[in-house]
Parts: sequence; structure tokens; C-alpha cells
Amino acid sequence: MAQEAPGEDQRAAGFQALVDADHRLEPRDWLPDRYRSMVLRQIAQHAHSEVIGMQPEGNWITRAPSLRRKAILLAKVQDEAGHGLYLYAAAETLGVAREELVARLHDGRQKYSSIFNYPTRTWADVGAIGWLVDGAAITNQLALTRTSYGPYARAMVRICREESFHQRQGFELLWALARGTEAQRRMAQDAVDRWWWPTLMMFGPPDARSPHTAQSMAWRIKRVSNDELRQRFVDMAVPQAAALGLTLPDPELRWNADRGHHDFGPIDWEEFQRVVGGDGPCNAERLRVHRAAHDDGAWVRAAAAAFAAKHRDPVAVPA
Ligand code: FAQ
Repeated sequence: MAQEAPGEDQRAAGFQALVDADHRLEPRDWLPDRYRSMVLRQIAQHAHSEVIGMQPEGNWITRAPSLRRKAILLAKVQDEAGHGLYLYAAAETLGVAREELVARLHDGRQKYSSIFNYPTRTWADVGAIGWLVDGAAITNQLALTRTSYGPYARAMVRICREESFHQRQGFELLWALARGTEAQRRMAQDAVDRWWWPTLMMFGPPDARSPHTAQSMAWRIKRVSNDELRQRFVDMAVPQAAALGLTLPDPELRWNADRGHHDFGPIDWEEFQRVVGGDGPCNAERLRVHRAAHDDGAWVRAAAAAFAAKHRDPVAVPA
């Protein structure tokens, strides 16, 4: 007797069993629609963040204080573009074209990280982004190298290697300023004061108010919760700030021997909601610049598409 095709419930149970066994899921596997849309939402937001994230530091490329600093910054900003490419490619394995993902960013259906809506006021901000923002990104992304969706996990491995260099260069930049003139030390401290709290917001809302964490962790898309990652980051940053000789702008920050972690003060979640909702200091500018760059690049995409069409058509390929 012919075997019946498995029903939806059976497939879902089989899928969860694979996830529970830590099986890496691939595009060819059967995936529940909700899993697909959850992974796509996260990868797309991540891809947009990498590309929009080129803007705050990119603003300083022409004003870097030396050739050495300029070469480092150029390489770093180009890396972020590459990260965007890996991630858009990973997202496309879920059946949505990059052009469509960019359209969703432009019309507000998809987001990018709140952190990139803050301005880079001084050269020290480049150091603070490298040390704090890339430091937070690695903390999150190291956990994501074990995410259940194969193409996303593989992209994360490459990205983490580069992010380590990014964090190191930010730390070294602040190190130099902190040991420079009094004005340079003040500039470094001011940058850390402004970037600290927005960096803690990058990890997302507290677990108790995070609508996606429970399902995302059950499907092993996220392997570590928002609050736990935030705590890991704080525990890492405190001794590094001490090594820099800079302070973190939180009077409640202290070691808690009972918990074996640092306690820290309350995060302004209203500010987070405002920024994610579109009302941060640079939201409008970031999207305007992205749209303009996308429009400027239309001829490159048209030429690439024409070339691909010509060479896909065997009649058009020269003998
Ligand atoms: N900004 O339920 P959850 C980088 C949204 S690193 C904006 O906790 P989830 C490197 C969330 O989307 C930055 N929105 O959601 C770099 C959801 O909204 P929705 C990028 C945020 O997904 C460095 C709602 O709040 N890294 O680019 C933020 O389980 C320097 C509820 O939140 C990643 O994207 C936020 N900060 O957890 C580049 C990492 N947080 O969709 C250049 C991958 C939360 O319901 C220079 N993503 N939301 O409307 C993740 O790990 C997760 O998506 C979280 C959020 C942890 C961000």
C-alpha cells in the first residue's frame, strides 16, 4: 500500500525534532511558514543594519586625522558593505529578492538597528562605535554562529572574524585619545558617554517585553536572550573601560558578587521606542541617504542585469 504524505502537524513535529537535535536547517528543507518569516525578518533587519551602519562612520572618512587612520576606517566601512552582501544573499535563500528587501526598508516595512540613528559628532565617535557598537554586535553575533538556519550561521562565522578587528581598532583609537592631550581625553569620554546607553538598547527590549524571544529561542534562531546578551556585554565592557581609563556613564554600575555579574541602571525604553518608531536624531537622514545612493546606482544594476541576460541566453553568447 502506498504511504500517505505526512500531514502539516506531522511535518511541524518532524521539523521541531530536527531543531531540538541541533540539526542545521537548509533552504531545501521543509520549513514552516512562520519559521521562514521569522528568520527572514531577522536576517533582513541585520542586512539593512550593516549597510545603513556604514553611514555614521563613513561621514568621517574624509576627515580622518592621518593616512593610517583613514586606511583603517575605509577598510572597516567596506567590511560592513560586505557583511550586508553576505546577509542579503542569506536572506535570498528564503525566496525574497534583494530588490524586494530594499523596497521593504524604504517603505518602512523592515527596520534596521536603532543604534545607527545617532549622530557621529566627533572623531572619537568612530572609536566609540568600534569599541562599543561592534563589541555589542560581536556579543550577539557569536551566539548567532549557532543559529538554526544554515546560510545565516555561515554568514555569521565570516562576519564575526571581521568584527573582532573592528572592535580592536575602536579600542585602540580610544586608547590613543585617552592618552593624548586633555582635550582628546575629554573628547573620548564624551563619545563613550553618548554611545553607552544606545549600545545597551541594541540588544532589544527586556526578555519579559520581547514578543519574539520565546518562539525564536524555541526554534533556535536566537540562542541567547536579549537580557543575557546585554549582561554579557556589560561584564565585558567594564574592565575594558577601566583599561582605557574612561568611565561608563552609569552611577548604578557595580559588581554584584552574589550574581557574579555587574548590576547596571535602568535603560530608557521610551527613547528606544521613539528611535525605532522613526523619531531618532538621524532616522530621516539615514533613509534619505540610502534612497539617494540606491537611485544613483540604478544604472549599475541595469547594466549588470543586461549583461546577465545576454550571457544567460545561449544564442547571444559569442561562439
Ligand atoms: N533596533 O522581540 P524582539 C551591526 C525590534 S550590529 C531596532 O526582541 P528579536 C554591525 C525587533 O525587530 C546591528 N529594532 O525581536 C555594525 C522587533 O520588531 P518587529 C544589527 C529593534 O528579533 C557595527 C521588536 O523590536 N544586528 O550592524 C531592536 O527577537 C558597526 C521586538 O524585539 C542585528 O540585527 C533594535 N536595536 O530580537 C555595522 C543582530 N531591537 O520586527 C556597522 C541580529 C529589537 O516585531 C557599524 N538581530 N528591535 O517590528 C537580532 O539578534 C535580533 O533581531 C534582535 C531583536 C536582538 C535585534
